[in-house]
Amino acid sequence: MIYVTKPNLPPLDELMPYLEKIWESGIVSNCGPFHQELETKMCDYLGVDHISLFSNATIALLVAVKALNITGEVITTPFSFVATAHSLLWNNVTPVFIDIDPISLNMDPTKIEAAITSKTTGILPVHVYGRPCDVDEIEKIATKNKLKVIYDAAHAFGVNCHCGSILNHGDLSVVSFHATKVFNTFEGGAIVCKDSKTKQYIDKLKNFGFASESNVIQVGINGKMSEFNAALGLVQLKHIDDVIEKRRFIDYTYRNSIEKILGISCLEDTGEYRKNYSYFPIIVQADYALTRDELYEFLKANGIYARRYFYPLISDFSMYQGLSSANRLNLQIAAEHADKILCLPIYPDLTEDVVNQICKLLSV
Ligand code: T4K
Repeated sequence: MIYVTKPNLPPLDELMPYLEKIWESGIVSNCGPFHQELETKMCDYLGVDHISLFSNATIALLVAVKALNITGEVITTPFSFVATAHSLLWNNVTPVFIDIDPISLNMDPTKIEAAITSKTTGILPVHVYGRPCDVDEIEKIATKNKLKVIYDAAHAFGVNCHCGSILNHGDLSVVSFHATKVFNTFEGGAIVCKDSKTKQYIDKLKNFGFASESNVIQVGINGKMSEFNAALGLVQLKHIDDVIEKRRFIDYTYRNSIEKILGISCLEDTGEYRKNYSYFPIIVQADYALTRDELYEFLKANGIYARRYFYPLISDFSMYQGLSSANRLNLQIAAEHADKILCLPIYPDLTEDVVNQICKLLSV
């Protein structure tokens, strides 16, 4: 069986010295030395000023919303993983879904202003598949309307746009280091922020809200990354450029074959940016021999487990359907894409041979 992804594992011999240090010191959690070292090295690698590591990106999103004191309503995209909207509901904030742009598949900035009400306090866009949102336009609208912006950058590790790391945009960005991501610590995530005061506040929030040994100042949570996960991250970071290069080659191989297949297309580029090749989505058009779901089943029957990210839309889940913004008429481009996108397997160990076999299956 070939899955949509396979976690990239760090070489065990490189990991062992880190584990020995953990065993010797007995420091296994609570922002120990590896946690601190990974924060520093990751800032250097990504080109950002401050990072706070988390046990996963979902908790990081919850804390990001809390840290900015966001209330009322937040404008977001339905074309994402459910953690995006859940982070709002967990904070008693109502998600307001708007449609996506047909090229980038990210929130369509031209739809934001019409969704603003007196209760709106923020915008939560997603750099879906690591494809940059229109950050300049979103910033203009946010500034004009005095709204906070949190980017769900779960897919965007290492993505650079016209002015450096995409993670430098918005008030905060949240990255995921889950096993299925380009850079993984098995489970993990981070909040990127721009100043040390915000970083210190976020660090307190992820540690139950403790301000000192004897005082708690906020309803915090336990979101700390363990020393084991940080050690994994330190080893993974040494190999990340090689991992991205292997993904680039797989992306290139797919594109070369797929452009010759009638009825299937790859996503168009949205301009010049450094990619991380985190997913390989294809669009199954109406003139293809099979529907998207028939193709999904056909690949599965042949041992290829592709995924329909992001189907259903978040707004189509039963618990979200009651929101007035969840109406599909409001979200036609998102709905159309949720019904015709399929993400093909992509991970560093995937061989060129298997990619060619998958393309052959697509050519039926
Ligand atoms: N925001 C966005 C936009 C996100 O996409 C996500 C997560 C988040 C926020 C929250 O981030 P975290 O809290 O997770 O850090 C997966 C991931 O669990 C999830 O992290 C990810 N997005 C989402 C898009 O995909 P599933 O349900 O597709 O995962 P699963 O377990 O089916 O894994 C996919 C394939 O990967 C499997 O078929 C086999 C392979 N796999 C997976 C795991 C976990 C392995 O080979 N080994 C493994 O250990 O959600």
